[in-house]
Amino acid sequence: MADWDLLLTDARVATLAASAPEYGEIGDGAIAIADGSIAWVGPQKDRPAGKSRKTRSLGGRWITPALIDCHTHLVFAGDRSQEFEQRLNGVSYEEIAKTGGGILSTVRATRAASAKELFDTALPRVRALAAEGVATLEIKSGYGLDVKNELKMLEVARRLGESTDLTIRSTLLAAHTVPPEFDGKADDYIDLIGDELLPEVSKRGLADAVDAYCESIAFSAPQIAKLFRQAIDFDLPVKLHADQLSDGGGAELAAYFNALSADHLEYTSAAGVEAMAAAGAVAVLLPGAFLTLGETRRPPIEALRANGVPIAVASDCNPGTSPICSLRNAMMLASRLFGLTPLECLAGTTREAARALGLSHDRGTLEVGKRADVAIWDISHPRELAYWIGTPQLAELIIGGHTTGP
Ligand code: DI6
Ligand code: FE
Repeated sequence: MADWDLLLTDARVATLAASAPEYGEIGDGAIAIADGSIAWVGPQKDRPAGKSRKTRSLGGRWITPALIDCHTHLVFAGDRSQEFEQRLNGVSYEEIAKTGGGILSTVRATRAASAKELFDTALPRVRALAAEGVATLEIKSGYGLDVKNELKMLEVARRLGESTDLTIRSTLLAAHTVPPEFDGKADDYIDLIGDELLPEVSKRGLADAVDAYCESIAFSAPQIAKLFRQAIDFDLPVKLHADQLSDGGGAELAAYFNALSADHLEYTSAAGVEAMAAAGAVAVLLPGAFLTLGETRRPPIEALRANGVPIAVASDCNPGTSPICSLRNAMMLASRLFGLTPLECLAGTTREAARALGLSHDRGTLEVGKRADVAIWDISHPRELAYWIGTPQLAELIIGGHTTGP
């Protein structure tokens, strides 16, 4: 009987293990996979005796944990290129939102689309991410903004997970903005989410977390606090779009509720960073939105580092503020625009992204016992992953121990 299902030899391994320095590099490495998990990883010369059903030499190629995109809105209908042109002509994101455009324009298109249409347009986006090494990704609702259409979005996200080899985590973002039916009655809408939508989502197991948009054009901290209390009663972890366009105390709010992550953070204060550090919340940085909106104020990177806040990087793929369906591009932008090191970018799309999804026990590094989600690359050093734009370098993506298709 074989001990392992697959043995990869002659690999340069970047384990990204938190206990190892830098990339966790193993120069002449091997990795043994059994039952979809990593059974052994280390230098070839130390490999224990064992039989493998299949053995493959990687010819010195680099392997890393498969990538994880921990913040996307990739289920949506329509596009907002017209608003992009308006913004190029000086109209602000907030002004567009206040006149019925912005998120609400995607809500109109998404409500009008069938579940099949949403699935068919989202699938190529999932495939595009997989083609660059992503094996786990998160998808938020938030373009339905009523019970029926939020459920429709979450069902599509679940079906994308069932129809592909990827792990897809879904997040209820019904508190994305106030829907037109509740104009001027944001509190009533928050009540609808808590009283009707959340119980149904929980009963049907349609979401893995609850998110909200804390911003003057969306919801206030007290409104979100009310929703978060209810989410926690349903055993759903929370996360927050925080301090993107102004300091709304979002980081502090997220920390107070032990959020998995607080995302964006351009305007987060020193106190907000300290609160996140104390709560162990991950800072998810979204340079695609920063680029697309022409923002100039960067997230407080130095303070995040100094306080030991884990930093993740995500695509934020959405039609309004981050029309970027590429995690690799987000990595490059995070280093160029925010000054993250290439190592921080790779850790931010593997180990720390897993943590932002509450999955660090199971993936994000190449360590014994973790899921065998492995990316094999045609590169000469992992820093290249935060360097090239639009350059295909993935040789192979292994998910749960199995090679995935093209
Ligand atoms: N993520 C979001 O949810 C909002 N901004 C961001 O970066 C708005 C998305 C949208 O405009 O559709
Ligand atoms: Fe977002």
